[in-house]
Amino acid sequence: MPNRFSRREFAKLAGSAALVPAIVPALVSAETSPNLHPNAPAPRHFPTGFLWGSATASYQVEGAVKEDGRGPSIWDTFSHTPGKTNNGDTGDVADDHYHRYKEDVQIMKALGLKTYRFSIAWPRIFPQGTGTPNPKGLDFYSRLVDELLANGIQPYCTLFHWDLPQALEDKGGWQSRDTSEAFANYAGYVAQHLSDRVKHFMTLNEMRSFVDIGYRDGRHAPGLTLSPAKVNQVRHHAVLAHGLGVQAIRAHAKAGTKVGLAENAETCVPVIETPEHIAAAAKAYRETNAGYLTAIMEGRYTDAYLAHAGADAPKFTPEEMTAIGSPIDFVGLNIYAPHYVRADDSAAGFASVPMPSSFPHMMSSWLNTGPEALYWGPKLASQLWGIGELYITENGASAADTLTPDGQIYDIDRVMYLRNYLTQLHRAVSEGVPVRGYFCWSLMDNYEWADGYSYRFGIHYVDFKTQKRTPKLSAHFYREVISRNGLA
Ligand code: PNW
Repeated sequence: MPNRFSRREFAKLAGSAALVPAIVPALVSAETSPNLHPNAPAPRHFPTGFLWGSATASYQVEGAVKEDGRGPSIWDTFSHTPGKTNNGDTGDVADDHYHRYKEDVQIMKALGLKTYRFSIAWPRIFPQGTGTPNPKGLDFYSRLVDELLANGIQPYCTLFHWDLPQALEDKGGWQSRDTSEAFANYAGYVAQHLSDRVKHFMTLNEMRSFVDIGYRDGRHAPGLTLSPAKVNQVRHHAVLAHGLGVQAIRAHAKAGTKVGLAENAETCVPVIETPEHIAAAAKAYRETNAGYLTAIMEGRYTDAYLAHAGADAPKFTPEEMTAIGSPIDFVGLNIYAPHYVRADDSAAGFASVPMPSSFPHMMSSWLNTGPEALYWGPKLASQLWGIGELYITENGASAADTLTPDGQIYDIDRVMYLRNYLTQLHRAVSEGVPVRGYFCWSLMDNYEWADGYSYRFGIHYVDFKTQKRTPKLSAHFYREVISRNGLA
């Protein structure tokens, strides 16, 4: 790219020749590496073939909740219950992606996405959760997959992103072991029919979120505030569903299909990077995820987890723990906020560091911005369990996006967030941590669960009245990252 000004022209413009020699080299390098990471000491390229992606989830984008035989999910019930969501927002229409998926695939193509992570609505496939499948439900995803492949985008498919069929909730939902079995049946069915074209399946999305927020805190569907013993049993049924799901997918999918999950493991980050705090963060990573990712990676609950639960510990059999520990091909981590940890003299060896109230966060109050989460998350997971294939299945931020009179959205806070987080991801990858891809959450603004439509996570702005999609500055930034395969 030619420099816009010669030194002499710049000197004239600046009015002082003496200042120019010091300034110009910085200007030139900024111009040849526009904005991506102006102070980077060296090009920050990712390995060839790194999979740049973006993610969405069925209930958050599809709409068309009563179409083509879809049964109701717990999110239909919950969002239609007065007082449960911001402004009473529901996913009835959302991004109308069910009807606009072809347009949305073109948006992905314009970004240069290599891969797209979407989820399947279980109640479209089995409107009652079990029983007779609904062919029209599967047909939608089959058409979506064809459209992605025709545009050179690899589909990564999540089987459960929280929209549990209401019919199953009516029979106890995740409090019942039958739901784990029903999930496996559903997962096997989908894998059988899509694995000719979908090569990567994720069982459950963020067990920690849907169990803790939905069944303990009551802020997400189904809105329950169960006792600790019951929550522990729900948690056990979630990891069991994952394990039985892995087995069912292996039994029904074409050879070569890869299976994993997308978990928001608590991302423990050493408060400062000294050996003692790093060791504490590794211990904390294993223990704070003991009910979820650790159980899956190790096929057992840690002693500390069971001791802490005491009489409230989940009931389980050795066979179930074997199923939970079924070998998987990859681990997906959804990484947003850091959990800072320090070394401590206690038996556990670590302690959480409380967040100062001045700590910077994005629009969602829980979304503290700690870019090192994208370094320590994959690094600790791969060190603890020797994982050979990792993905960042979600990372992104909510922001107070506003349309300016020129019709643009200058979300410089989201750009800064992404640049800083990706710089830390690059640090991990360049040390050899086997992260193979990154999925930005989210492709477009969508239904942010109980927070409704006013919390925007998209890199495309959606006008929910007209359904018009507009790329934000962050989309332009991300497109540039993808085309350079890096940050400089
Ligand atoms: C994830 N928290 O949810 C989900 O996988 C997405 O569906 C969601 O839209 C995205 O992250 C942004 O929120 C989370 O309170 C919800 O810590 C809440 C939390 C974390 C993740």
